[in-house]
Amino acid sequence: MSEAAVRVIGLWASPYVIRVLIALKLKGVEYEFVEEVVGKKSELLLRSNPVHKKIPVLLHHGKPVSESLVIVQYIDEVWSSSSSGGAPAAAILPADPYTRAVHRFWAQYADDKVPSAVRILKGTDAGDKEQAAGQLAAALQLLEQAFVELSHGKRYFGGDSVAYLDIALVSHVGWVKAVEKIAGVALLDKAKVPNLVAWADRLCAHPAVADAIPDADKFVEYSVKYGSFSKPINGPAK
Ligand SMILES: N[C@@H](CCC(=O)N[C@@H](CS)C(=O)NCC(=O)O)C(=O)O
Repeated sequence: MSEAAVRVIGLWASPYVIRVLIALKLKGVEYEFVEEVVGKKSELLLRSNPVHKKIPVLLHHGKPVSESLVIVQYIDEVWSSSSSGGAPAAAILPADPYTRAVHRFWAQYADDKVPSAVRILKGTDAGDKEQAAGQLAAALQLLEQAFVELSHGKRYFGGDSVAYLDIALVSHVGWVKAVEKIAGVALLDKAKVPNLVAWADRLCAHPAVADAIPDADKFVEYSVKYGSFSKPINGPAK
């Protein structure tokens, strides 16, 4: 059997993998998901991403592309509106260079702030849970303001369409919701970040996103199975 033209090496629970799947879905690109085994790195992964040895890796006609945000940009360039034979796929990166830079800035910011706090809150990394929750809440507050500025009163960071920052940020939502349950903290709190909460609900229901981000409980189960599941800071885990 011949290999699929597009393959993604990953695990469903990785936010970095999730964003690649969303980008492919938005572009209508068929792909094969090559699932890694938790705790083991396949030969294919080690060969495809010898520098970082991390998922995701996109294999396009066998050629590897690593680093999730690089992959999303690659997908946007390869399956651009002009290149697709059928209905034109909307661009992921904003057309305006300044807006594009702002999206990249906040995507990087989210990757710097969210996963490190999530790892502490779910007990994978050592650290002060109260402090991590505070830092994550502060980051979400800034992202709330960024949403108000970038969305111009529309549905997404990209305005009417799902764009780069939407994809980069929504990929963290499953774990943020999971650590709310694991650590007993409110993060996506309607009282504090109302626009972000509405945006997350809207985007998680989007057809290109819904399948890629399972229910928070599934992330909690994953954490129980594979990570250290430590004591909640605000009472028992729900
Ligand atoms: N900056 C990378 C991060 C990827 C990453 O950290 N992937 C994790 C899974 S969520 C991984 O492969 N971890 C295995 C390891 O650190 O060895 C990206 O955006 O792709």
